[in-house]
Amino acid sequence: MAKNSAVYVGLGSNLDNPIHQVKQALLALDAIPATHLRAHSALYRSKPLGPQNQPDYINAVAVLATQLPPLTLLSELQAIENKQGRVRATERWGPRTLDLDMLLYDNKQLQGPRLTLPHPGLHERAFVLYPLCEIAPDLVLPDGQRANDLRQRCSALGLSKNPMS
Ligand code: A4P
Ligand code: MG
Repeated sequence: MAKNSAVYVGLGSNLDNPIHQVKQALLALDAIPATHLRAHSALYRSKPLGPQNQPDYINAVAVLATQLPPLTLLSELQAIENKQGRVRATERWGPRTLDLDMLLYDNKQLQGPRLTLPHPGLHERAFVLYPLCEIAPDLVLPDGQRANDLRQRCSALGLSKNPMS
C-alpha cells in the first residue's frame, strides 16, 4: 500500500462569501483522489496582509493524508481554486475567492519553480500559525523550530476566531 503523507494546507478567502468559500474548499479537499481530510481548524477572521483596500479574510488550516506526490497535489489545489472562481490578478496579494497554500508536506524542504516547501510565509503569519497550532500544537517544522514557539512570537492583532465557525 502506498505511504500516506501529512500535508498542511492554508485556506484563505476574502471575496464572494468567504465563510462559504472556505467551507466549500474543505469539502473539495476531502474529495481529492487518494487524499483524506484529517482535521481542520476553526475559521478565523484576519486583517489583510498586503494592500489594505480589500475586505478582511477568512482563514483556516487543514491537514490532509495523501498518497499524491507534492506537484500532483499542488495541481489539485489549484484546480479547486479555479473551480471556486479564482482569478489571478496582477496585483500582488490582492483579493481572492480562494487561496490554497501548501504549508508543509511531511518534512520536505524544496525550492522549485512551481513549489516552495515549507510555504515561505508560514513562519511569520498569524493567520497561518494560530490555526495551525490549534490542530497541531506539538508540530516541529523541518528546520527544527516548534510551530508553537513561532506562534507565541507572532502578534495576534487583527486576528479573531470567527463566531460562525
Ligand atoms: N507556489 C510556490 N510554493 C507554493 C506553496 N507552498 N503553496 C507557487 C502554493 N503555491 C505555491 O501563487 C503563486 C504561485 O506560487 C503558484 O503558481 C504556485 O506555483 P498564487 O496562489 O497564484 O498567488 P498568490 O497566492 O497571490 O501568491 P503568493 O505570493 O503565494 O501569496 P500568498 O503568500 O499566498 O499570500 N492576508 C490575510 N489576512 N489572509 C490571507 O490568506 N493571503 C495572501 C496571499 C495575502 N494576504 C493575506 C492572505
Ligand atoms: Mg497562494
